[in-house]
Amino acid sequence: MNLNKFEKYPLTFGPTPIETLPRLSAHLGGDVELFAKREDCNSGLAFGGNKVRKMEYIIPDAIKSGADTLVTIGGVQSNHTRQVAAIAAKIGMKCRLVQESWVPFNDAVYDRVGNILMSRVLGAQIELVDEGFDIGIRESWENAIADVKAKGGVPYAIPAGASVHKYGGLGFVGFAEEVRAQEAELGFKFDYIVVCTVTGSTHAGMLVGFAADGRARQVIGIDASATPDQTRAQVLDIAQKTANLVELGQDIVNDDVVLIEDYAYPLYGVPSKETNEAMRLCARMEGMMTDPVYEGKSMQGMIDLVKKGYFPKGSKVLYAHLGGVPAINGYSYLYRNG
Ligand code: 5PA
Repeated sequence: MNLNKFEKYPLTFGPTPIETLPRLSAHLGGDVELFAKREDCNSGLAFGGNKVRKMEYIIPDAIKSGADTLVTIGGVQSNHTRQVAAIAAKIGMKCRLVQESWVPFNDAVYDRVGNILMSRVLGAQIELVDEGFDIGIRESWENAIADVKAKGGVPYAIPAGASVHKYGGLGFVGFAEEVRAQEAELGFKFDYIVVCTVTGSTHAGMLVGFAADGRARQVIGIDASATPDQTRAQVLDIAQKTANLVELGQDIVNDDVVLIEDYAYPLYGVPSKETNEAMRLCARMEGMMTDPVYEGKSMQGMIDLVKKGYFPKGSKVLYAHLGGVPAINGYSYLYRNG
């Protein structure tokens, strides 16, 4: 496998810390040892998160292309668009964001606080579009790219979650290599890695990175899209393309994509009672905040899988905390009493 041949533009602080979650592990019976790798603390760019790691491999291509505007898309409370807005500011480019109505959630401040507030302060040009959730290529995004061109700009197109971009999977191949180096220092290996999956390149990159030492199927994706067939197909496609890019030297097949569908209900972006309980438990046991759209659902999934005995006794489980907490502000009514 060769990741080093790809240019990387530094946007993160460096390797992210791994910490133990001792109180949560004990609370769940103590048979499984839980750890968290804190991608949510990876950068000083507007609170960071998983897109920053992906963008480190995309920005060199954007700069080489001669672009002056990054163009991307997400929901109203997208973490991805906020991270791209911060990166554009940092590298001196403009930023054009299409924000669609992916989440039917009617908190009065939903489109005023959290991620979208920061994207506005970061200087992005934001267009709100009344279209529902879809992880695929959207017309609104293509229109925005065309509009930048029509106005004399040079756009650089970044798809939702930076996922189906040709280099979208590389960042999380790097995550796996980083974990391997940390394991060498810790003196043990993780048996499972839990990751929240929606547009797919986080999971896909990890899967390729961990395939290098036979752990592809130890990457447990927790679907938060509620459109799992589309998400699974996208993970597989990105993983196969990324495996070719880094010359993995082995095939990635459908069974390598472990995606658990049980926790995305009732809808993308809408937390269930159980999601909220998992968020509160993690916050109250470890002081670790998660969000109702993504990490709350993967936390719910991890907790439920521990309770069900999915992980054999003695397993060491690494929860990838991918960020996303700013969105919780959009759900202020839901958490008004904690
Ligand atoms: C997101 C994505 P992938 O999209 O790479 O599968 O990652 C899922 C994910 N956790 C997990 C957090 C905090 C995330 O923000 N967010 C998207 C966004 O627009 O913010 C791409 C959907």
